[in-house]
Amino acid sequence: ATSSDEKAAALSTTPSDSPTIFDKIISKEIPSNIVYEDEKALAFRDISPQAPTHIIIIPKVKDGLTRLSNAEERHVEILGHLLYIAKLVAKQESLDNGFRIVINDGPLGCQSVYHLHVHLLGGRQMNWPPG
Ligand code: D5M
Repeated sequence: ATSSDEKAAALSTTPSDSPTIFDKIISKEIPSNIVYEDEKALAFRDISPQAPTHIIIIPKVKDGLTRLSNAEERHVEILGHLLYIAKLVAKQESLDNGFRIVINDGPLGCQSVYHLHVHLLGGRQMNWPPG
């Protein structure tokens, strides 16, 4: 998929608290390439990688955390956990010279799946500003 496809997907998605494709990945109803799992979080390879390493890290229990802008005080622990898992997976993927963490929020942030997730991207030179 091209970045314009990603943008089209994001802009055609209505922000909501409905179940998403990530629930089916968590329940293993649909296959995914899981690279890390513990009791609270799951990390799997993005189906449309934007870098040689592109991994999605999600909380197993959404608990209203559709997007970062909906975060509440009770989510502080899981938010920290997701970032720590990103660091562990970066190490596991040998991203020793650096990597990029992204959380897309809402239509303007190009979010297409309303189950909060952290993108871990690496294996190539990243650019700034991002697109
Ligand atoms: O990112 C949502 C990301 O989720 C996007 O990069 C594609 C990825 N995605 C969507 N469906 C799947 C499946 N089935 N497996 C793996 N990855 C998937 P956003 O930040 O919402 O744009």
